[in-house]
Amino acid sequence: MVQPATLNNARRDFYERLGSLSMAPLWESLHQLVPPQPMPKYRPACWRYDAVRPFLMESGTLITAREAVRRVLILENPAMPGSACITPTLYAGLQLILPGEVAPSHRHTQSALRFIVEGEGAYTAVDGERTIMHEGDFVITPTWTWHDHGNDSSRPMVWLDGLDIPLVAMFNAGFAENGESEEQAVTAPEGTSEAKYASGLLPVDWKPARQTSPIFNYPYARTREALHRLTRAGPADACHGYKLRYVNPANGGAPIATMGTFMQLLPKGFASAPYRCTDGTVFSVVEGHGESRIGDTTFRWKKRDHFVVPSWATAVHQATDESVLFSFSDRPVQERLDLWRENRGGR
Ligand code: GTQ
Repeated sequence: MVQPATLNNARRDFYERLGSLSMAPLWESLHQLVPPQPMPKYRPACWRYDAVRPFLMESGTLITAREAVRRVLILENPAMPGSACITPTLYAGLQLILPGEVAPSHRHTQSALRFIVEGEGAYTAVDGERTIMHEGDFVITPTWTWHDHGNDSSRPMVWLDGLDIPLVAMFNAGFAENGESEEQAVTAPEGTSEAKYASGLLPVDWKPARQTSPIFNYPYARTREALHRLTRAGPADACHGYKLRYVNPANGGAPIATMGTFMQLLPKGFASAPYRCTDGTVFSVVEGHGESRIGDTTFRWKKRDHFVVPSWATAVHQATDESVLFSFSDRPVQERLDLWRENRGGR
């Protein structure tokens, strides 16, 4: 038998020569490549709106929405500097649009969601129809649809952008183009898609042409009412409180094929059972205040704060007041690939 020291040298020499062929020995990295359980290389993080808002408003003095195209401050995971990722598959940012401004029309293969954080009265136009947005509304701009944003109100408007940018980058499947005019032509009266697709009815001969939802604004007023009624109907789930997922009425799936979106109500004083799942999740606090323990990190949060829970990190949420949390993740992708797992109890 070769002596260990000699063997180590021989191996090192072998790896070096092997490297020149662009090859590597699997046995040196097998456990990292196929770990016994998820080992995320990113971490929990929290962005407090009190700290973030002054920077957003300052950005409004430094660049116009027109020049910026999208005036957004990216929420980047502190463990992934320079990546523009909040999780390895998701992008998040806070977009500011000031009164009178327009964010010009473009389209891209990346899908986007908007979750309205502050202000009301600005619009997003998607495929020829505008929707006026209010705090707590969830608005989608599906893959490859023209979209522009404008603010005809008298106050700044801020929303959370969630996009599948890193996922699309992984596939090298990104395309984008600018519109010919700054604002797309309006071809349908406001409320058309709501009337057609969001009333528990669908146009009789309509066949969905794509996976994304034909509804592009899921207004908070309705979501909030649904959550409120749930609290009257039965006990809270031990892990989630009262939690609903947004749905595409045409197929029962997520409104956007690549991103799942959720809204949950935690009753006053509620403390969740520990929970973990494989979809790293971004949260936006809509109402209330409380705290979350994520692994061994604890964040206190209140209305308009944002935080991220990594894959397989155990989370425990506590609500000081009745609280409402919006969240999004890549869960629909994992489910399609038979990868998604959860662990109630969190151990
Ligand atoms: O509104 O189209 O935050 O294209 C990042 C990329 C927003 C948008 C972002 C985008 C958009």
